Amino acid sequence: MLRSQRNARRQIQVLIGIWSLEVNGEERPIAVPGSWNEQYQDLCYEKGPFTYKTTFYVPEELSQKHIRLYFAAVNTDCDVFLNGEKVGENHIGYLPFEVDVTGKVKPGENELRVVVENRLKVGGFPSKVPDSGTHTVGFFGSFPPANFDFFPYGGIIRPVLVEFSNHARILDIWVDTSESEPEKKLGKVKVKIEVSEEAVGQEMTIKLGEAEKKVRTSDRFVEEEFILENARFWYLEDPYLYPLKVELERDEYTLDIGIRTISWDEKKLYLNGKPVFLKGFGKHEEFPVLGQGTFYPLMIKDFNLLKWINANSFRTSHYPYSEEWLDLADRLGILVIDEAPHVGITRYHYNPETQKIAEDNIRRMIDRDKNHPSVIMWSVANEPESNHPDAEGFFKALYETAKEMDRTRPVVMVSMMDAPDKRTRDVALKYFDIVCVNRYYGWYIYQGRIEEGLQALEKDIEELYARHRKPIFVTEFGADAIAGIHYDPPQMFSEEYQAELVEKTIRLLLKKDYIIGTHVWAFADFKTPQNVRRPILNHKGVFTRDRQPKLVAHVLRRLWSDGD
Ligand code: GCB
Repeated sequence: MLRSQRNARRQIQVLIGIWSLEVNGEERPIAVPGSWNEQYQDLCYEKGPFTYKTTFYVPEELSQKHIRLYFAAVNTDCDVFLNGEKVGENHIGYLPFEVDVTGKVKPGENELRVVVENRLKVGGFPSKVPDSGTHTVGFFGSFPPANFDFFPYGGIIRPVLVEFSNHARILDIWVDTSESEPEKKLGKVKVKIEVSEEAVGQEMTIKLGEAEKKVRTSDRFVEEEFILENARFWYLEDPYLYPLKVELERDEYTLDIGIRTISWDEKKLYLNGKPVFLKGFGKHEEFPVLGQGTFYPLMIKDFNLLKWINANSFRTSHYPYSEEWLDLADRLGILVIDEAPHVGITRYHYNPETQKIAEDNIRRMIDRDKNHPSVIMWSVANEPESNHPDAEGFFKALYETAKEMDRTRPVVMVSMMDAPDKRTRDVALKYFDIVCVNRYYGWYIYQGRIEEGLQALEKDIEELYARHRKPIFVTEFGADAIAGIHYDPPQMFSEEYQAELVEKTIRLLLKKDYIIGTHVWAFADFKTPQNVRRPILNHKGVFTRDRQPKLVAHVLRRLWSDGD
């Protein structure tokens, strides 16, 4: 599914601004995109259902076009009504969906209503803590009772578009540069295009930079290959993008693509044939006052800080972010680990019905993000209960689903299991291309004892490598530090303790030649469900929630400037 923005032949209305929100029969203004939880104190812990309402105007000449509503993301369950008629529904947050309303739009004013509910469910995505039963993971005693550690914002969190196009139109584009030969500067760009039934038989022009091909579509799918000599590859230092433009008689679409290859072996991850070490963070798409949503100035600020600190990557923990994050990463040369909205999966998910939903979510994420050169791997889940016997089949299926969609990138699952304690033996990690683990030595275990924690970490990592013989990526480690708290000698919760733990952990891991990355948890402090361990926020941020550096930020900036 394509977004609409890159098309000069379609008319687009972007429905952002002030909508109405109906709460208990009364209407109040609400900003879209944005979550209700931060806009109104009395709705902070409310789950809905609430009704979002707006109107849009359609000129007579557009009302006969192909028309779709594109929702970049709604959290979480929603029903969509156009002029009183139900036209669509969606049940997963953080991913786009479209509603075809061709023939249902009137010339003049149209009313759009979206009824949204953000109720967490046991075995849902994201998942509530089970009320009873035995389970080994979970964020217990929290409010809302979430099985994960970030605030579950509800509402229309990303923009909504109304798109008017001709019926003969481009539906999707796939770009594959994986067979390129970077050492010879030889770019091999395979392009596959899907068009609507009405466009079959039309002439199509495909332009890649200066090169151009003309074909007549005889089918809904067209495949072409461009061979570019002396190609300019997409490197972190030079993230060059080629415009790929597809033109039909009365439709067109432009994508900025990067030519690059990704590969991996037993020990390393390679970008364009050269080893790449991932320096960066897990983060959240969350900001003070605004909550969760697509806030462009704050995206720019975060990229600016990633560059300032000399990071080269981040993980979209624990759900796919707005697509603009990936546009910026493509443009600025930052690598992204794109994560499905599957956090804290428990045994309550291990059934065929939930598995099907999870597979579908993964397809939808890859479908949206497949053409971004910055996306270096797909993560199918974060910290599932993957020592449970039923996890094996479930995650094997998720791995295969991702691979069917994309063989060119590694597919991973982020595990907190598989530590030396045998009870945590991970039954699913073996299926994945790279071993991704979250480790909190010196924090949750070996509390206040950094040196002993590091010894335990070293043993753990060595055993992991011996067991898996695959590259290891430490996707989380860190410590809470309350900004402004200093202590000598370093004490837990002080800026000094966080700085020492993070620096020593990175220096230790750098000595192992099979470690392909260290991501500090987290980029910035963030809001969580209420919990006795969380004074208002999770304070593991290297930056505060309003993006000011803690001591550790300066340490990382120096450490990462040496090319480490
Ligand atoms: C984790 C989770 C992350 C939490 C973090 C913590 O392992 O993946 O979502 O926020 O630990 O701070 O406890």
